[in-house]
Amino acid sequence: PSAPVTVTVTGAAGQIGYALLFRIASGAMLGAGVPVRLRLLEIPAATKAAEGTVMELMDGAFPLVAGLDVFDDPAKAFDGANIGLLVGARPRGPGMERADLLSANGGIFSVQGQAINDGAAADFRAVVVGNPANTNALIAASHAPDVPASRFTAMTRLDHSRAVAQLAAKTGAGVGGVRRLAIWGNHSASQYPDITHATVDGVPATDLVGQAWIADEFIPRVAQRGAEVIAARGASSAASAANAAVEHMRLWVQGTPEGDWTSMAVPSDGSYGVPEGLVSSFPVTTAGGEYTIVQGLEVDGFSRARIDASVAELAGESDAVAGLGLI
Ligand code: NAX
Repeated sequence: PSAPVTVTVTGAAGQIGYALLFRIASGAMLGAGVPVRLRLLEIPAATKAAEGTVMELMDGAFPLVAGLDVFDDPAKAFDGANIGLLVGARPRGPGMERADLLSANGGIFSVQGQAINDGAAADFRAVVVGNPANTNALIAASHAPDVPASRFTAMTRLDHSRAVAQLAAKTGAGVGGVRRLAIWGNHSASQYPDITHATVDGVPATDLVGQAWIADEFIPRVAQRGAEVIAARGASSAASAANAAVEHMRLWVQGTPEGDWTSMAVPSDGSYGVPEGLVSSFPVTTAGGEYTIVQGLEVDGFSRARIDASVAELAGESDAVAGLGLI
């Protein structure tokens, strides 16, 4: 059997954490042959609840679980970590301004970035789930100067999976028949779910659905899906978000299938006119534990405007956190 992989999950006592930890323990993320040491990071007020989750993880008697520990100190939680799932974040409270939200999260992700820099394993990689996810990843990376910035990514796989499911439902295909869909930009309402390169059972998606459906139904539905779930469930997406985090990391570590992509928010290298350094979602392929932004895609006028609008929002967030001294 391979050596255990150390996985640190922040916000472990939250609703996404609760759904996520059991999937990782079962081997869904790293594969059936890979033991995991789970390290749960919480704020002091929630470590007791995290201990309760640890009791349940024990009671699952998962053969792949090689360690279970709860921490309230990021330095300890990230010591030796190979993988970080950064889920815990400060939600927007009543009367909280945007700058308050950015600075509250800046306080969390700067400290965690520093802890990662000081103690994580050489192959450390992270996905940020906690919102504003793209900008939180930017903050963490900027406080971890010894870790390549490319190892700090943010999650847009939930948006990607939502888009795949909507396109499959519309065309009557199975989700497995949908390929080459892409999410661009920010994990926010400005995101651009792009089907211009997608195929459904090998047929170009744009031959199967009209532009009006794309612009007036598909894009708003994917972008507002989180609100739709809240309205129905009375709580925000949790199991689907946990599933997406598992998929993000599984695909990064184990590779995308031949002929398909996933979407990840990664530090831009300037591809597609996205300013270098902004953590923006792109279509990526992965192999050998590395991701590559898909190159050479034609970007039509409609797509260009949508990508530019979302990237402008990211640039605004980046300017705001720079102004607060967080990057
Ligand atoms: P919960 O409020 O249920 O859980 C968050 C947990 O994080 C809490 O237990 C809290 O104590 C903990 N926490 C707060 N600060 C922490 C810190 N400094 N260190 C460690 N733990 C800390 O939220 P949940 O529903 O689990 O959502 C978590 C985050 O995911 C939120 O920021 C949410 O907005 C974000 N989401 C991101 C999505 C994405 O696609 N990128 C989709 C789902 C979700 O909305």
